[in-house]
Amino acid sequence: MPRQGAARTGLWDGHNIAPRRAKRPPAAFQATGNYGQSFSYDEFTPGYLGNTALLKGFDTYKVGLYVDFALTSLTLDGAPAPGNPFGSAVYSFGHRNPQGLVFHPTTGALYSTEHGPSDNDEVNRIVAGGNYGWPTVHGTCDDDIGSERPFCQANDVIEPLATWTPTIAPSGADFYLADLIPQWKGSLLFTSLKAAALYRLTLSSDGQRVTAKETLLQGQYGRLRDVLVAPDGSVYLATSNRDGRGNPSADDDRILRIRPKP
Ligand SMILES: [Ca+2]
Ligand SMILES: [Ca+2]
Repeated sequence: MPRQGAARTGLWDGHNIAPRRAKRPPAAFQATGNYGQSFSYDEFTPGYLGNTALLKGFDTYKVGLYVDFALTSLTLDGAPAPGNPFGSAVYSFGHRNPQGLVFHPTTGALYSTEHGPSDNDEVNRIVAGGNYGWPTVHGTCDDDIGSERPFCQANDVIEPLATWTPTIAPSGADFYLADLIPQWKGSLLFTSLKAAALYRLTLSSDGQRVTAKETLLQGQYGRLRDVLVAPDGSVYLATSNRDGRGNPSADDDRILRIRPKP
């Protein structure tokens, strides 16, 4: 059970979370720089990947890792996952800079948050073998940065579910399927660095459209790196104010817990 792994890490100890670096993963799963820190494990595996601050559990063996505009899917020993669409490590391509990856806990659909260049940050629903447009297409196929439509039609480009211009620098993501905060149930939550907020997206029943957006906590805690929904339905956030781009307060960086007032 993934939750048992979470308990072993001590991450569910309320506000009493000691800052510490988790055990490093095998070399095959380490990443450097500002690209490719998003990971999805089949259990709560302690991991260290630069930007990724919180640990998530998913019902799959797949691991997402950004390499040369592609999301890769690997087994935990680093080999291409069985069933990959091209027989290689590549799972999908045309991504600029995915930062958050999350599998929907019941449907298994994979979603990403991605940084655009100076425009068109994206949330995508990832399909095996899909072309997500970069570098020819920014955001949707709307010709906003030049000619995009002919390329989209010729290459079956998959458009994002939502875009943000000016950019917000989206980061970690998680699904909220718990009962503790009923009005959030079914939402896709993700954090943002530049916009310093928690975003909540309501999705259509098939998970393929965004039907509502809500911006929460904007500017209250600075840059937010990651979000994690705990088994009890409370939500944890990781700040990122000491990464050289923030304005840290004395008690940064922090793990914040969101739950209804008793
Ligand atoms: Ca795209
Ligand atoms: Ca566009």
